[in-house]
Amino acid sequence: MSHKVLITAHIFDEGGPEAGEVLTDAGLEIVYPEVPRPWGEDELVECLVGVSGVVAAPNTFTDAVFARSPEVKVVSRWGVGYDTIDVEAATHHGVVVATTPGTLHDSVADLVFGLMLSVARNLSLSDRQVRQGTWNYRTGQLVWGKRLGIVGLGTIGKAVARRARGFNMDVVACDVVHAEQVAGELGVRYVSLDELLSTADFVTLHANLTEDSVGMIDEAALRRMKSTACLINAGRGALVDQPALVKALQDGAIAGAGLDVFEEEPLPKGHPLTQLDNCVLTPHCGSFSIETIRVVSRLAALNVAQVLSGERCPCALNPEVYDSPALRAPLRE
Ligand code: 8YV
Repeated sequence: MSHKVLITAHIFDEGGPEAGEVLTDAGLEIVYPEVPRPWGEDELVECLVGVSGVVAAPNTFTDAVFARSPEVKVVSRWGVGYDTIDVEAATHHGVVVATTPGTLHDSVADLVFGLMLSVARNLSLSDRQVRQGTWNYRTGQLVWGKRLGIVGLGTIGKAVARRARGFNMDVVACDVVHAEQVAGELGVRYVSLDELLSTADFVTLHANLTEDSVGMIDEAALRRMKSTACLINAGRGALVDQPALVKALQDGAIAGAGLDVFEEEPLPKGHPLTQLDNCVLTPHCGSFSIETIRVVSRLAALNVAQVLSGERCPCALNPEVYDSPALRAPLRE
């Protein structure tokens, strides 16, 4: 009997048939969720009945979900963020958790520049007005030559820094670890978060969402920013205290925001952010370029195929699971 692989990442098939073929060529059967969203724990567990592997959207995989879904052997995140997965619990239950590292930074970095330019020059507001017949000039500001502050100089942060050179930007960054050599090659200078916030014209967030970083851009942080500055967030919504951001945008404490991610997704209809002209909102689509979808889907599928064929998965976040007697998909020696 072939193993079933559940696809909850709705974008998986959009890059063409190749990613699905990685699974079917490995003798796996692709299935799609039949339970309507939104999914709490019970709904997700229901979707996982009879399922051995998952190509996963940011669904919440808790200890209880792993315990109640004993057939699941591998969860492969379509993407790089795994803040919705309890990896320690997965290891305890013998489940391999994998992501698709190094696949989506260019797509997200492109979107960051799109948001930055759009906020700086009021592009989406102008577009709405022109469509409504209003020919209204809005004064914007330059991106060229400005100071860019990158919070989190990981793979995506570095891709943003590379683009910033073409805009003659002065790039500063802060991070918990310093990669001085790479930063030097990219012309990036490490500064404290305080200095970054108080001097940057554009602040872009690329830190992982952890217990330490949740709400890091709070009211005090927003107050430290220049009143002419713009905040860009294509990382995780919960890095920002959203009510505080709404207030900062309403009061003019900062000039604008470009947001691809939110505390609650989808952003509820009529949310205060949707009433503000000085922010640009997109639906968590940073990695949704056709080239990137192809690469991410393929790697996400490969992770599942490897685990279910008894191979070691190089993208496993918890390789220690291979030494555990609880391992649900034994290695083929
Ligand atoms: C994904 C992301 O597109 O990789 C991530 O962590 O946030 C995005 O790039 C998103 O999670 C949809 O699956």
